[in-house]
Amino acid sequence: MVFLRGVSALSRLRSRVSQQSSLSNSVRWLQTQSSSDLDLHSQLKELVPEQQERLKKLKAEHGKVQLGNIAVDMVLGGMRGMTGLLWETSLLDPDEGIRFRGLSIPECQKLLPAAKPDGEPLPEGLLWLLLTGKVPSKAQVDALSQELRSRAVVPDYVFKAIDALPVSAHPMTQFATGVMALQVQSEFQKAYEKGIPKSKYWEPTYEDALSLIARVPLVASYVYRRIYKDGNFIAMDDSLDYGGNFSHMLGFNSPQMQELMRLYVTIHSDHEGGNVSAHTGHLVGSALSDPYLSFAAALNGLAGPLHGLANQEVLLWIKSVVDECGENITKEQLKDYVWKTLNSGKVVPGFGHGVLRKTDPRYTCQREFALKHLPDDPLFQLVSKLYEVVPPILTELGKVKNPWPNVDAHSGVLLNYFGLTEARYYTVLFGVSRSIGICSQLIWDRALGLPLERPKSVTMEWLENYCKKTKVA
Ligand code: NMX
Ligand code: MLT
Repeated sequence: MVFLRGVSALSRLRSRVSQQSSLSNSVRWLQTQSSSDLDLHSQLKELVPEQQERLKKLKAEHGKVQLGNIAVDMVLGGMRGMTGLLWETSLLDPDEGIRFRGLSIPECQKLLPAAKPDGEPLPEGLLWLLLTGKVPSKAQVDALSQELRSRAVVPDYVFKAIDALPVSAHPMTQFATGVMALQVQSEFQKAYEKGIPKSKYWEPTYEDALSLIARVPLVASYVYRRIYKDGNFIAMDDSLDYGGNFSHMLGFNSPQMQELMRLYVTIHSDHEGGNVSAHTGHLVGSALSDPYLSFAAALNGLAGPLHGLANQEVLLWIKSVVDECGENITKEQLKDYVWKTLNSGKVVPGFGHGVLRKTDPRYTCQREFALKHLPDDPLFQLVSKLYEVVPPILTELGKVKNPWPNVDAHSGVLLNYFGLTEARYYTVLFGVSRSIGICSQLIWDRALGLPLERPKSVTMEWLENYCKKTKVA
């Protein structure tokens, strides 16, 4: 059924996609099936040599083509607008938002297999899409769900490493500690120590990546139950998919929360390569650090308030609005509160972006989910008011490049509605999801033989002298 649903949506999309030559190379519309078609590893094995050739040709034929000039502003301004990374799994358009292997979020919602008719996409389907560039069938997704379940085994010392921390430690600290402890089982590290040739690096990277993706929900839910539920842990349910199981292990079994988790994990997974967590994972991986080391580093970047921690900050900020002004706050009161935040030197969390210049489509799809499932929730209504109130104020500031909401402006109120009220935990959910994007690209980094990342840096003195010379010349 889902396969047919996919195909009819597919044909509607095809005509449009065929007009976008940039997409036709990256998305493969393949739906045939044999037994090896159900195995993700076999699929990748076929793709790797083809993509290696593609990269070789690109280098040989176009290696010297200029991609633009680097201005001093870019060096001083966090490399904004500087194209400097290869990232195959997704691409961000400033106005349209993210495309996963060429597919927008609404297209993924239509095309990727779901747990129920017209349901949200299964994150396993997205993983398949990111890794292969192909829209998987339901049978392929089910096989991958099964594989992830079979890899979802966490040694006891991982939980002991977490237990060594005070229960008051931030959930992201506990989560990253657990991921570091998982590293003990790295297949890549073992293979490297044995002298595996470079051409085979991607295979143990694949093993680590899939195991890591499978295991992080267990570590994350352990952290949640340890901190908030007196260590009353819940075992995995073998009948559930990745997102459904994660929700279940956290302690939320309503079908709506399971759907939310599927959507949440899908949309937070990947946001091209330059964001702090993805870039960190890629950078650390370029030193041939294994996926566990690379992903743990990425998590530490995600834990910063300008990046992933913003989802925590948003809900805490919304709750502070309610504490001070009540749930039925007027737009005038809300404006005053936003100005108060800005005048105290803080940012308005959940608004703005380093690349996006319009409302984040990840915000929009969460808004649609809220309109369907919790239209009358007071906090959702507050978020809707913020959508009207905040952008004109940020525009008035005169320096904010993007006044529109990002993904984090919305996620907290949805989770809060379904009972996951502990805002300090929210970035861990983002982290679980991001394992899918970062690990997928790490496999391709090793398959394509990408080199050590090592950009050139300069001092202020160097820049001053260079600029003086350029002016004279
Ligand atoms: N509230 C107040 N000031 C802001 C905001 C905001 N939401 N967004 C940008 N600005 C300020 C920014 O601090 C900077 O000020 P200054 O020159 O005094 O340092 C100025 O506007 C220009 O910044 P931009 O070039 O627009 O943004 P930039 O690319 O540097 O930063 C963010 C992007 C996302 C860090 C920034 O918009 C921000 O701090 N937003 C709030 C935090 C947030 O929601 N982060 C989550 C991003 C998504 N994610 O999940 O990672
Ligand atoms: C992300 O999802 O990583 C954020 O939106 C930040 C970014 O893309 O820079």
